[in-house]
Amino acid sequence: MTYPPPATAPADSGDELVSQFAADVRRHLSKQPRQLPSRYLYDALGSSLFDAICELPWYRVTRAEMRLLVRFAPRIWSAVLPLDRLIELGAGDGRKLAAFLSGRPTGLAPQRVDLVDISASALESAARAASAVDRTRVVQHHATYESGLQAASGEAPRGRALVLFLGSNIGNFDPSAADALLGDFAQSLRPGDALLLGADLVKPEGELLLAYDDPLGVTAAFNLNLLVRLNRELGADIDPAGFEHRAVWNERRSRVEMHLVSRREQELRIPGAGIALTLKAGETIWTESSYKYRPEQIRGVVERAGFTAAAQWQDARAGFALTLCELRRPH
Ligand code: AVI
Repeated sequence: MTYPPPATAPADSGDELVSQFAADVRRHLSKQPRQLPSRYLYDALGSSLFDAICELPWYRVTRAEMRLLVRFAPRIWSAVLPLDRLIELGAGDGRKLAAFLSGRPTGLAPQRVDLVDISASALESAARAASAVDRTRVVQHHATYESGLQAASGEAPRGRALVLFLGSNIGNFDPSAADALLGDFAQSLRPGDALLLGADLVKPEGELLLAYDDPLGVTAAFNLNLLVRLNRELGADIDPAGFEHRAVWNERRSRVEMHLVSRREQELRIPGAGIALTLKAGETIWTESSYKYRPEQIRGVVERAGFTAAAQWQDARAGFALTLCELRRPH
């Protein structure tokens, strides 16, 4: 099955966005198995809960990536300088950007930093991190990855761009959607442009399950909050206590799945989406897939999109990889 990509919808609320949410809820909850797109996990509370997840000892993606960025930033900079444009897709809170920027050689900086995010508040934080660089223009794109990158890459002739696509956000795309997304990036970029991709690696099941079903229940709250959002934005009256968070490692597909499991038979009425459905006891709503890669699979996915994997650094402690890629010339 194809799983809808995260972070491809604008984040602001508004009539159009609520009706997109309603249409997606109607469509995905009517599927078997029932689903909800993971991008809707990130309302204001969901985004705060995700920030809290990144601080948990069991969720090591963020810290592993930070360690790699701090350690290898000088090598990455020396491979890509001179750089016209640094573009971050899914800018987040700007901490990784700040770490990466501070590893650059003294006195050298990109002409422009372009930040792309669907969250206006994330853009503001990342812009503050980038504004520490003298004589660099900071441009914000409140947009999806694809349209933001297109705008950031620009029409006019320019020097090399480096795109940062970090945080294992690629993991929330199923394999065909990941191929399509990276193919889209390649279309917006020019030969010689670079991509730095952060991806979480396959690791023992026990570690993965603790990361996605933590003992403090923060990930459970992150998942259950989607029901609270259905209540608030679509007039539903769902009791979150009627559901249980479940994380499953699907080894065959190499993904951790998050589900909301109905504790009893219950009717869900979601007036804003124009649907009512009966869930059986134990029936699940699938809310997220987080694909885990083997290092050679990362090279495969970038190569298929037209990039060459020039270098890869791994954090063996947490099982995470940063891959530096360059867009090839078409034959
Ligand atoms: C944003 N994304 C890469 C996270 C992940 O690991 O798939 C979202 C997340 N879901 C549960 N914990 C974290």
